[in-house]
Amino acid sequence: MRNFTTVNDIGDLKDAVKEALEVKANRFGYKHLGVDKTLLMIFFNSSLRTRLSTQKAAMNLGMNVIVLDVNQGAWKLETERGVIMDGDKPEHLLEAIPVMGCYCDVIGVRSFARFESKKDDYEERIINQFIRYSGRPVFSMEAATRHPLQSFADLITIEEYKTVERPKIVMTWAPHPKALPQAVPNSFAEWMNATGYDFVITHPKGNELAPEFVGNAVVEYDQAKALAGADFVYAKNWSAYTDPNYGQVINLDRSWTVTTEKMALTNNAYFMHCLPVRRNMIVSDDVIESERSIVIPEAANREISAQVVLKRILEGLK
Ligand code: AN0
Ligand code: CP
Repeated sequence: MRNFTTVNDIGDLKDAVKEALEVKANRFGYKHLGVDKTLLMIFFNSSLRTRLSTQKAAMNLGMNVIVLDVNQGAWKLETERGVIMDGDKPEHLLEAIPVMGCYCDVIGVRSFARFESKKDDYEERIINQFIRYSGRPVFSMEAATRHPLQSFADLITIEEYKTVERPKIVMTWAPHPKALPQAVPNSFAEWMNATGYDFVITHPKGNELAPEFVGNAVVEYDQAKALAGADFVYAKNWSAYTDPNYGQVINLDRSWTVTTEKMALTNNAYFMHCLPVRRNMIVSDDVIESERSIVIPEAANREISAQVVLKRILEGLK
C-alpha cells in the first residue's frame, strides 16, 4: 500500500479484518518493520484518539514519531496558489509539504473540511497536495470527506461483536450545536456499503449525504422505523451537505437524540460513536454508560486500524 485515504486502498475487507485481529493478538510482532523509519503526523485540527492511537501504533511497529500541530507553533500556511502573500501567512503549503517530506518516511495528515468551498473540500485539495508534493506515502487521519482509520476501526469492532453473519447496522444523525464535517458518516457509509451488510441511514430531511457515499444504503427518514431490529446503532452528527446549506447547522431537533427508549426499538443493539461525543445531545448518559455501549473498545481499535495501515505502508516502502 502507498497511500490510504479511502476504503479502496485497503483491498479485500475480510483480509484486512483478519490482519487486524492478527496484529491485535501480536502487536509487537512486527517491530522490525519500523526500525529507523520516521512517521510525521500533521494536524490542522484537534485530536485526542487519532493522535494517541496512531502514535502508539507507530511505536508498536518500532517507528520514530514526530507530531506537528500546524496551528500551534508552526508558521501559518497559505494554501491557495497565486495569492499575493501580504497577509498573516508567512509560508506556503507548496514549500512546507516537500520540506516536511524531507524529515520523514511516512506522513499522516488531519485536515477537516473547511466549509469555505464545497468543491475544494470534496476534491480533497489539502491531502491531495500532500500526496502530490511530499514524495512520501500519505495516510488520512480524517481529511475533508473521509475518516478511513475510524471506519476501519468501526468495522473491526462490528466483526468482534456481531452475532449474526449479516447484521443490521443503522447510522443515525443526532443533534449537535456546532457544524461538523460529513467525513465520519461518509466514510462509515463507504465502508459499510463495501461489506454488503444490511445498512440503513436515518436523518432529518435536509441532512442528505452526498449520493456517492450513500450508495446502495437504505435511507429512512423515520428514525423509529430505521432503528427497528438494528444490531448496531452508529450515532453521528453532520452538518448539511446539500446547497445552499453546505456546512451549516440546519437542525437542532433533540427528538433525534439516542435514548434508552430509542434503543428499546432495536434488536438489543450495541451503541457506537467515534467520539468525541456530546452527551444528551447525541446520546443520553444512560445509553452511553449502558452495557451495550461499545464506544471504548471501538476507540481502542483505532490503535489496531492504524497499525495495519502503517504496517502495510512500511511493507510497501522501497
Ligand atoms: C470531528 C468530526 O465530526 O468530524 C471529529 C470526529 C472524529 N468532531 C468534532 O469536531 C467534534
Ligand atoms: N474519533 C477520532 O478521530 O477522535 P479524535 O478527533 O479525538 O482523534
